[in-house]
Amino acid sequence: MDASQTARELIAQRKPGYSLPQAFYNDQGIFDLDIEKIFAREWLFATPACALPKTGSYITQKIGSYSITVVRGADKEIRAFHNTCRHRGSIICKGKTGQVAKLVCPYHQWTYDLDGKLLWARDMGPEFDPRQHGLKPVHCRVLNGLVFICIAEDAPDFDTFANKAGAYLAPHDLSNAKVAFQSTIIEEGNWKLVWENNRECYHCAGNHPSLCRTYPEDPSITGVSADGSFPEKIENHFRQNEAAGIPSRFHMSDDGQYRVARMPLLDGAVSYTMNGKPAVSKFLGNVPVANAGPLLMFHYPTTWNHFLPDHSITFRVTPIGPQQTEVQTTWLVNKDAVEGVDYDLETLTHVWTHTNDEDREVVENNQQGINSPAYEPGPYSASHEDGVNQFVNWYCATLSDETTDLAVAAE
Ligand code: 3BY
Ligand code: FES
Ligand code: FE
Repeated sequence: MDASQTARELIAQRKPGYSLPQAFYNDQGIFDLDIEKIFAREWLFATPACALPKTGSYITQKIGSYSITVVRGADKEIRAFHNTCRHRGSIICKGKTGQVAKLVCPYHQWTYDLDGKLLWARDMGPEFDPRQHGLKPVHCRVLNGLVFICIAEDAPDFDTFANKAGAYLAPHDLSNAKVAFQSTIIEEGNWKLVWENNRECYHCAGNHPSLCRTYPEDPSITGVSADGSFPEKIENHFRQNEAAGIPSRFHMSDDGQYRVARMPLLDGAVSYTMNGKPAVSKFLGNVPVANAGPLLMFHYPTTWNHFLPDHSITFRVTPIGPQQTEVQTTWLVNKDAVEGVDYDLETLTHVWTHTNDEDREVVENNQQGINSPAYEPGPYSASHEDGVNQFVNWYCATLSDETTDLAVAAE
């Protein structure tokens, strides 16, 4: 039985409201399917645009076996390409990040412009047509300073998400941001465990002493409100923010792929610091309410984010293997904020550096326990883990749709 058949059968037999069968967390065949059916088809978060500040600034991003280069052109546009040379296929950009004048292949120096055009290839003869050998483009969109890519030939709709999330993001003015710090950690766990952990705060009190100084444990803040209602305090928070002109109300897409909501922090707290005070004195953006709280935005399968009045934090999830996931965190501040004057880097990064490390540990413990033959799917708490259930349902529905299409096409 191939992996897609196995996955479909396991999904059909799965107990709703329970964690997934073991194979979804550690099987190579299902991991390959996740890449092919989900990551190679959906829009993926690549980087904050300000991490590519100059002409020729690039990052490379691995999606399964794919390697992608995202690069800023001379016209300031950001574009994405498959990082594979049109000569004999070598990768072109070797580093994770850098700056180049042109994209030069290290093998025989075929040279591409930053817009992907092949400019120079030595001694290829009179018949050779450089126009047929430009870099293969990858769909790329910049949403209020956040770069998304899609490696599918036909990309799914991006505009609905862009319009909705764009309105929530606008006050954060990410086009005037700079990267204050970036951390890249490897978690020895399946990418879905990273997400399941992110989608609940049931684990917060027991694991996140620094985050809990400002982030409320209240499940309606992290979760998805199955019936669409929120406690009065949160309703008041939405109302207060919307009256000041900043979109705040919880919104989740019909297919469950993304949600945006501006949620309250604990009373008196305005940012993720140990004392709840702003981490940066020169704010990024123009959120007109001091206690507006974080704009929480997730977009499956690659990003969750916290946009605060004083600074913003983006997170990127990259699956490496069935039991290995990269989590890249980027702290963004006003481009004119000066380290040591307007912010202290340790104060800015303290809470989420610790929180990420604590999350890494619980994810790794989770993976190890799941690998035991004694593991069986366990029940999610209806009150604390509706967000986890929502993620897992999105995953199963997305994978089933894609694999069913395939089965039908093959008949
Ligand atoms: O980063 C998040 O969105 C979640 C919410 C609660 C804590 N954290 C892991
Ligand atoms: Fe790139 Fe030959 S493989 S120049
Ligand atoms: Fe956590």
